[in-house]
Amino acid sequence: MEEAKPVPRVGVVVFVLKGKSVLLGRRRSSIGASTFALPGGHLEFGESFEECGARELKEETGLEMGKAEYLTVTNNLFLDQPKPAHYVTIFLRAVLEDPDQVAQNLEPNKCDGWGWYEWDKDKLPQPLFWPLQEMVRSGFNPFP
Ligand code: 8DG
Ligand code: MG
Ligand code: MG
Repeated sequence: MEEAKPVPRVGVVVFVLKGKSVLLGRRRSSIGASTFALPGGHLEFGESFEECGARELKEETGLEMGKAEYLTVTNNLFLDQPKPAHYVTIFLRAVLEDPDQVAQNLEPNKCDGWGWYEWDKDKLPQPLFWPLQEMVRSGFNPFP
């Protein structure tokens, strides 16, 4: 049988803000393997962006998302991959429900671990996942 024609998918990712820092994890997934990226994943049928962000954050880190806001959207092509992909990625920012809650690595097959990194182009870990690197390069700031 012929492979289904690929279609764009919707990603929802969250800048979780704490003090001057954001939460990043080193990816193990095929797209962007070993680069630092935000928590997030695929929008499921019937979900709001906030519901998706909160669910992915909880699944990946155990953290409870507090107040969240929409930030921006980007169109990201990953066409040079073994399995080409196209994501429309929604970026939210959020604080934690409990700022003292500790992030756990609940999907160790997809991530090496989570850490807090100061949002400063010279202090962020390298390499960043390229959509995030592009945002840093353009001067994007997720803080209010
Ligand atoms: P799921 O099965 O849990 O729904 O998916 P996932 O395994 O958690 O998906 P993901 O790859 O983490 O996120 C979906 C897509 O969102 C990802 O393949 C590309 C896009 N995306 C960006 N920027 C970022 C980012 O900073 N972090 C994450 N996690 N995904 C991002 O464009
Ligand atoms: Mg996920
Ligand atoms: Mg994910």
